[in-house]
Amino acid sequence: PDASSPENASILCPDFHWGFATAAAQVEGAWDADGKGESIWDKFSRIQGNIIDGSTNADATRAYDFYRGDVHLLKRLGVSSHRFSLAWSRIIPLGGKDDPVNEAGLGYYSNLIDELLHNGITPFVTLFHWDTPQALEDRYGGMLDQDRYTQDFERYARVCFAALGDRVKHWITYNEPGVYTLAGYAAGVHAPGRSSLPGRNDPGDSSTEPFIVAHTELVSHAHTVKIYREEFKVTQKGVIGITLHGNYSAPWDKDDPKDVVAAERALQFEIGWFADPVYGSGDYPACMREQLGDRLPHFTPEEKALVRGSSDFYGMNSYTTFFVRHREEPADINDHKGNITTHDTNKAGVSRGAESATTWLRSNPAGFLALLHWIWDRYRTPIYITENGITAKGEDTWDPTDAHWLAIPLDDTFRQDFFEGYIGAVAEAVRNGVDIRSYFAWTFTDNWEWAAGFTNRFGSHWIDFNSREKTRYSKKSATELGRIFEHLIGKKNGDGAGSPKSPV
Ligand code: GBH
Repeated sequence: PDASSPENASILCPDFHWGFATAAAQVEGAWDADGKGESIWDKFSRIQGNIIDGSTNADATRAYDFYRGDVHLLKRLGVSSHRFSLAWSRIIPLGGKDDPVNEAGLGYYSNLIDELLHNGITPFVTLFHWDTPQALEDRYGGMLDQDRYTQDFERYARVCFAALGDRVKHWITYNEPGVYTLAGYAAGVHAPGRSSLPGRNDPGDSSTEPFIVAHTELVSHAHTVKIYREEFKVTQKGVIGITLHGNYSAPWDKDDPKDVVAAERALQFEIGWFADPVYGSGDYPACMREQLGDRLPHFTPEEKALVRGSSDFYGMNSYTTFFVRHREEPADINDHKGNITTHDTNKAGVSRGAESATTWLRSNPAGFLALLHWIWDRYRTPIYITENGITAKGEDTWDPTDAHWLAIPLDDTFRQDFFEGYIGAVAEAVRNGVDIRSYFAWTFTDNWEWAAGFTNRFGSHWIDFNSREKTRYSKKSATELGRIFEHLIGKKNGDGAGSPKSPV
């Protein structure tokens, strides 16, 4: 049932967190303002051919300049919380453990956090959403050097906890470590653009590098969590974890046991790769080891002990569902998914969902519900949904200067239906006993969608990218989200004794 159906009234706790998620490199702009250093995305986006529309993220939505207005908008929408990421190279321009801290950069985030708190909005802060300082890439190849990188990341995290942890009680170390490594080191379509596939900027070895980088992410994540727990948690009393991306995989032929196993294997390759070490067995899934052999690094006993249990919650980003078929040939050197193929329709010809404006992304609420159960059954850890959202066909051609649209919000019915369906799945999972504590929609405003530049509008606010001020116009889904969560959480007035929103 849709989120707004009567049976979902008051299904969520009063302290459920809801709002929007953003990422520094996609919204801030001001790429070199006030002492900020270059990130790998700043550099990557300037190389001809990397970004579909030839844009860079130098300005993005100018959230760096307009954060006060954005927080004001968020407050008007009634969100309880807001998720955003810190740009490492804004805080430590050269990134390294002995490099100077840029107080102006830290000051920006401190002001943003104060502004949110002043307006009653709880900040959820991601330390890393893909924008590695370029200097670390130049010095030692970034995450390919596990030891040097980990020391630098630890120091960066320490600086953030010390300066912001008095006010931030929800920390996320990494956003989608799997996407960072596969897109950046296998396909080469994201920074730093390394790939053995023909035609990419920087050769690299995509048979091993993606797995090395993933290992670095896991180990440096775990070290960071240890630091938080040992040095900061006692006084700051927050929680810390990691956010993983995962699509749902359903068998192409549900009556073929090979396809059923293949769909499960796809989930393990995509999600279990990171989640098993952190929330499960403490090691990579057996099906990955079987196919990849020593291409997959081995955890030392110390690393295993450190990584296992290194997350207070399961941070979940999910968007879509694929049908998966068994394939006989094992993984080749450019294959990071194992022996499967993915499909848009199943054997019976059923589509994996309504098409958005983004090729990989189709709306499939039932798959989202199934994935919530898969994660809960396998890992039994409270789930924070940290990203979920969609693009819609046609929004690129909208003309906000039309008087009609100035009077009423832009009517993004496709996105409203998406939220009804997916948040309805959240309500259903909660009813079934899954412990879900947040829902962050991706995303607040249209933004700079990485290699897709400005061509993919995921926002609940439409942005006029041609205007100097990157003017924001509301889409109706923004206010609809507020209405949905009011229904799900229930009004807090009434008996006068409603539980106050917890500060954490
Ligand atoms: C999230 O990734 C990101 O966290 C966020 O920054 C981003 O803006 C948002 O989703 C929307 O994309 O081009 O066919 O090879 C979602 C996971 C993984 C989905 C990479 C797209 C590339 C598919 N993404 N994938 S394709």
